[in-house]
Amino acid sequence: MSPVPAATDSSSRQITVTEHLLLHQKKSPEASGVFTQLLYDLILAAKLIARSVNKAGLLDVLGGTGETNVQGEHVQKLDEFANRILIHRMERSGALCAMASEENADLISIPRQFAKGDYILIFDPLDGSSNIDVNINVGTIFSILRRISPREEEVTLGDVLQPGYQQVGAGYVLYGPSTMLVYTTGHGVHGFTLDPSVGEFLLSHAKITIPANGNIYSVNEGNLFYWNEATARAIASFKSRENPGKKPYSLRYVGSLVADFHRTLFYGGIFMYPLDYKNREKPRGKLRLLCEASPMAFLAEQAGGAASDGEQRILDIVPQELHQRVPLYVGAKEDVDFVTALLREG
Ligand code: AHM
Ligand code: MG
Repeated sequence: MSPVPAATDSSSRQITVTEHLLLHQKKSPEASGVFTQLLYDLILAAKLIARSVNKAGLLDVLGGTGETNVQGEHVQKLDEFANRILIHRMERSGALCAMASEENADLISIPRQFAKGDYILIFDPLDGSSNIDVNINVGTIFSILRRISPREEEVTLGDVLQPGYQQVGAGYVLYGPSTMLVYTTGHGVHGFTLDPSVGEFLLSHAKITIPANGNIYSVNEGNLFYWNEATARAIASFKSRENPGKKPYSLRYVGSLVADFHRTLFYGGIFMYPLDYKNREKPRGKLRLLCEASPMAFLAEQAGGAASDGEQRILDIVPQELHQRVPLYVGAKEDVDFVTALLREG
């Protein structure tokens, strides 16, 4: 197994995420102060969420609210809190014309009293919510798009239903043993670790690349009964020598996409959430295209990896609806290409 790349040298560790953003602003097509401000506000929201997640056991924020969200799932208190923080902070940023959240059925508009920009922020405020109550890693995932309709017009769903390759930024914040921000604006993937003593994210992992020889597969194998034969065969190959590593892979599965993806980014291998037939008439993946699969796919490709839905590149999928779900195979390119080829054979 490849070791986690060492944190960069002590001088670069002193670079804050804000400085990094400003340094890279010139290189980016999104070279405007507005985009940097957007990310800056997002980071502030993430720090506020991190503060609550870190104190979760002490505050009255554990357990459910007793409500269900638009996906019909039980809403945890911290999910709701993270969603509120993000909406409250980001509607004031002046950079956005709309938002979409995993927790909200419809597009979130920017109230009239606030300045508007050309960007659209899509987020999963607290992913992996079933892990919250047992102190296991959760995360915030985000994707940034630029509106396509003229600025004078109302933002429509069409502005949000863009294929992933049109993202101008994406990333996640992992609330783990330490809080990490990992993001891309299309110029590589960079990781920052929150130093709680100064309250800043400091550059800890510049230019992250997914190792090619990971030997880890990550999937909820309890769903085997609901998979089709091709999927079951493709996944079984990782337990044999019939795979890119030519030896049985280790299984790791947290059940928090951010945590499972983060490990895959550093250790290589593959994370999968396949199509399942729990509903025989409507087989589907579980993960949401816009707020989960697409941002992770952008990060994976920027780190030299790949992401597929089993048939095509995730970033090429043209979304049909806001909360569309897709199967996801993401990680080292040769592992993803291997599974995709087996699934295509059927
Ligand atoms: P959530 O957004 O409601 O938390 O659900 C998404 C999570 C992902 O973090 C994770 O990869 C997946 O659901 C785990 O699902 P399962 O429990 O079916 O294995
Ligand atoms: Mg989620």
